[in-house]
Amino acid sequence: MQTPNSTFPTLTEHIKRWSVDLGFQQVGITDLSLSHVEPPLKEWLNKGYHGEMHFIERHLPQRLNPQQLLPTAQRAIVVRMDYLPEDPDFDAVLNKPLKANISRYAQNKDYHKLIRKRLSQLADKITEHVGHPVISRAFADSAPVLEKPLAVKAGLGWQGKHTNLINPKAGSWFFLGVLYIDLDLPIDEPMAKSHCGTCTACIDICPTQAIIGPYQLDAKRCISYLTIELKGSIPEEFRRMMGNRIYGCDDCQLVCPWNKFAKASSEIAFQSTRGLSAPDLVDLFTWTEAEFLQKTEGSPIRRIGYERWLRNIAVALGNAPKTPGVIQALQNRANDASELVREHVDWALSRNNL
Ligand code: B12
Repeated sequence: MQTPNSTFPTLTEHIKRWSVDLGFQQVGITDLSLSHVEPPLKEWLNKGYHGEMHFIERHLPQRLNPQQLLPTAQRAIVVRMDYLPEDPDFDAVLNKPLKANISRYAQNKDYHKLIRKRLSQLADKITEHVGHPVISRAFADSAPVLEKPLAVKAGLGWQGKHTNLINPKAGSWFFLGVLYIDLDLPIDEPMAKSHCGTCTACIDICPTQAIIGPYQLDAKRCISYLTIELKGSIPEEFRRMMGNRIYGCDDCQLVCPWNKFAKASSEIAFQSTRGLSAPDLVDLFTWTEAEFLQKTEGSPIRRIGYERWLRNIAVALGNAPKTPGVIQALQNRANDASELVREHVDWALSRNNL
């Protein structure tokens, strides 16, 4: 849908203001050409770094060609939403092997729906302003969209050596969202240059050496993949390295010097209210499936399901000191109905940690 170009400078200004009103910390606009991503993305897939995430391969044409998702799309409006709670308490679980380490992004409300809803509200405001229906589609990690490359093109930051987007004024503790839209809006300057310099902190700290080189992640080794995406048994070589990380991993971001510029989110949905910032592993392992479903309602954790949840906790308990409570908790699940859980419990019981 074409709208006279003269109206766009003001419309763009409105879009930026409305985005802030809707709780986004930054917004940028870009065109939809992604041909520069095709060679590295294909190389990454050819090397098998995606592991079991076959959806990345399957939907490659849609990823690279946004018009396959929205035929009339002309631009992507890309937004950033910070998620660090006001009391991130980074020391609460570090080096406390009886506590569960859940990545910051997953401790509170699920961002997927929240961001998409706000983007739809933004689309409604745009429609209202231009006076005719605007065709758009909102995404937040919900469809084959190359969110990071689009965010770079829209000027939101650069892809750091850990491959997450880093903003020079806000670090990397944020989600991305994308609105494809059929308006020929003016575009923003990209932030093509990396400012990681000679720093290798994220590469050095990664517990499983998943960042196999600057800007390259072997997802198969990443604890986020192992605890969230991988469905079956966690390869034994990684179990020890996982420590007490039971859902995702934040190490590459925790160590990133740019995160000293990160600001706390004022978004109520992302404040710590669920008691998941430093829970006891043993307590979590006693949850019944009904408790798991109830306590993770509206949280991203729910998507891994009860079986993988127990699998992950069993690994962490295997890495914990063998207190009577830990041994008892593991023994109570030695005959669990799930073979996957039993196998990880056996492994955990076979470890002799003091
Ligand atoms: C698949 C996926 C994963 C996978 C793979 C991660 C990855 N690096 O892509 C796994 C499960 C491991 C994962 C983990 C995490 N994820 Co994730 N994930 C995605 C998803 C769905 C797709 C990303 C994708 O397309 N990957 C494909 C690979 C090929 O991309 P890439 O690694 O960036 O590869 C590029 C670079 O390596 C580059 N490149 C290669 N060589 C070189 C050389 C040079 C010199 C340069 C400059 C570049 C370069 O080219 C490649 C192609 O673009 C997006 C949502 C979306 N739809 O985009 C969220 C997303 C990327 N994830 C997100 C988050 C928050 C995380 C975690 C932090 C969660 C956690 N705490 O556990 C971790 C971070 C781990 C890490 N270090 O990446 C956020 C990132 C926000 C941000 N600030 O960037 C996203 C955008 C979701 C969202 N909507 O907010 N994730």
